[in-house]
Amino acid sequence: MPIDMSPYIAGHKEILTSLSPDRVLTIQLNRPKAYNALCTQLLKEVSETLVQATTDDNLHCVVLTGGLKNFAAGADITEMADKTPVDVLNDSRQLYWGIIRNFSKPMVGAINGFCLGGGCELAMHCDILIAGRTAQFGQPEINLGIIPGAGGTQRLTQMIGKSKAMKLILTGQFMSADEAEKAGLIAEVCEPEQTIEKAQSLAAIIAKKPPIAARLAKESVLKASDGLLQEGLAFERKAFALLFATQDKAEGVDAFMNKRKPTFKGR
Ligand code: CO8
Repeated sequence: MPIDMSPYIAGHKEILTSLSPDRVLTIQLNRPKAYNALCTQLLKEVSETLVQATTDDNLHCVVLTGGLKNFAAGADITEMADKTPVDVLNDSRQLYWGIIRNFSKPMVGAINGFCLGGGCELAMHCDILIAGRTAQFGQPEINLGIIPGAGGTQRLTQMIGKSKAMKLILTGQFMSADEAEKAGLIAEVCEPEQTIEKAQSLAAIIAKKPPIAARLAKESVLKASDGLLQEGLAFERKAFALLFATQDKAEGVDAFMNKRKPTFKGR
């Protein structure tokens, strides 16, 4: 059980952290009213925590969770609504995603509720995913006139295959935890209230293993799919930025914010 509930880094507000005696750091996204939507400050706090965790010898494994209700319903749409393609290309969020992508210690995700858009992309940066039975996964960016921009088109395709990835990305529909387990997106399904505990127990097992071997095992497994990934990520990023110039993006975001159905015109 976690003992230290004080922030791992002083001043962090958008995440909660706890460090257990078995060398597991739990990071909990903490914007419940916005379904843990990933605002820039939240991403900054997660990445700062991971930077510190990298050199902390008391810490061998991380659990990343959104708590018992929702993992994260995506990037914060209100924050990104007015961004231009140039804003997207210059966005500091890319730096934070890079830190998350390069985190070298094993990271277990504990997922409940909505795990959508940037939330699903964040989950896919974890090395092992445990999900509550009622969790829902999806990349619904298409409903906003855009596409995933933090690796979703690449990692989801690698993890569940082209046809299922296309289905989620092109329709914006969600996938249940059971389907996600069958498809290979997650390792295990459990009762929602057990998710964090299960992830922490798994992390504690990993934390007892030799840490250098664990780090190199993670790096080696990621190499299995790294070859084409970099090219795909770079393409996705440019396509994502380009879509911020379309009227369909403006329509999709306005429709979301005003809780109405969008009408897309291909402009
Ligand atoms: N960003 C900001 N606020 C959000 C988000 C989000 N991604 N998701 C939910 N919220 C807020 C809602 O605005 C609402 O706030 P309020 O109570 O103030 O009205 C509150 O959370 C609860 O949401 P709902 O009332 O909609 O709750 P429901 O239970 O009816 O629906 C859903 C929950 C299905 C999760 C629904 O909120 C939804 O569809 N959310 C958006 C999901 C989505 O599209 N995610 C992808 C986002 S895009 C992305 O991640 C990458 C691109 C970033 C650029 C975006 C700008 C162009």
